[in-house]
Amino acid sequence: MNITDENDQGVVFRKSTGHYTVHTNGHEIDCELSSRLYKSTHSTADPVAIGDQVRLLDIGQGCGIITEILPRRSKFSRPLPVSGQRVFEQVIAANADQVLPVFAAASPTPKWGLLDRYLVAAEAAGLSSQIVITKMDLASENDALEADLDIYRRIGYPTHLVCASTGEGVEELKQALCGRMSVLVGKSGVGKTSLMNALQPDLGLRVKSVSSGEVGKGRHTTSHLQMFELDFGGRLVDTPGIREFGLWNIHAEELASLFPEMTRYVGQCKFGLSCQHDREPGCAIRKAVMDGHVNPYRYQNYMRLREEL
Ligand SMILES: Nc1nc2c(ncn2[C@@H]2O[C@H](COP(=O)(O)OP(=O)(O)OP(=O)(O)O)[C@@H](O)[C@H]2O)c(=O)[nH]1
Ligand SMILES: [Mg+2]
Ligand SMILES: [Zn+2]
Repeated sequence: MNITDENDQGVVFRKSTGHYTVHTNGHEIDCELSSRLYKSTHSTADPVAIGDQVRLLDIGQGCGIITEILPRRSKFSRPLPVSGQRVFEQVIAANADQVLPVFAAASPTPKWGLLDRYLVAAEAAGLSSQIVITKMDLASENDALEADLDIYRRIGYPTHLVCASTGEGVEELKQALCGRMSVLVGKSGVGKTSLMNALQPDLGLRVKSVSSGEVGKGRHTTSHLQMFELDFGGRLVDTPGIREFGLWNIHAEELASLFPEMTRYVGQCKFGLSCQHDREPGCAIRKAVMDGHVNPYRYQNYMRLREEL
């Protein structure tokens, strides 16, 4: 064994079962976990996440061993359902700055309940969100799109309208990504990988063929979480389409404060912080819905999510 430097540090860009691609000192190393780290794996599906800053032993020939995970600035997680077992935490990305929920203008038709899940998870992780609408060449198939997006614009979430086929909106999106680490999330087939290729053509990532007719059916083209270095500055994580996006470690009592437009009413109800904002008299959030300050669909989604927690 030719151990060069015990104190090498790097960043995890890619992983597949048991193997982690770490970028360190300008090159890539294929790493495994030290046995100590491996044994510490009880509460998480995988102790190492994309974006993790790690310490490693370079054992030569492009191989290494991850010995330590350095403290995370942020983590974006979801519960990983494992049948018949307890639920594990899956850290989708560590040290990210922002989440980009991606929806297609049409094909598949957007389901905003899923958007609210992503937004709540990002708020809980302390990350900002930028909503991305792809396939704008199909926007004429969705009459409700602009009105729906206005709900989110009014709350303060930035929205980006893009098209991978025409290049519409791509330059503007680059500015929102520049210098930050961002995570693309969205159902299979919405066009996440196509968008990455439009942002940086030399990535040449594989996307579903238009003729396959499987868009939105849950067949995944991207099978790995992977992070890319953007040549205009910044890092971007592509994720496989996630069919179910549950909320990890969020308490029912804090849910309303993760809806930015509801935050100011939290604590203002007659029953104070114990109000569930359901049927209690003197509920400030229900009054805000009545008065038009909180959108009724967002409130409905709040109630749905609350029942899960
Ligand atoms: N009309 C149109 N089709 C697009 C656009 N962007 C992507 N598509 C098509 O949408 C399909 C899915 O694209 P992908 O980029 O593979 O979608 P994805 O979100 O990465 O899917 P997964 O990897 O399975 O999660 C492909 O057939 C693309 O050609 C677009 O801007 N306009
Ligand atoms: Mg993909
Ligand atoms: Zn209330």
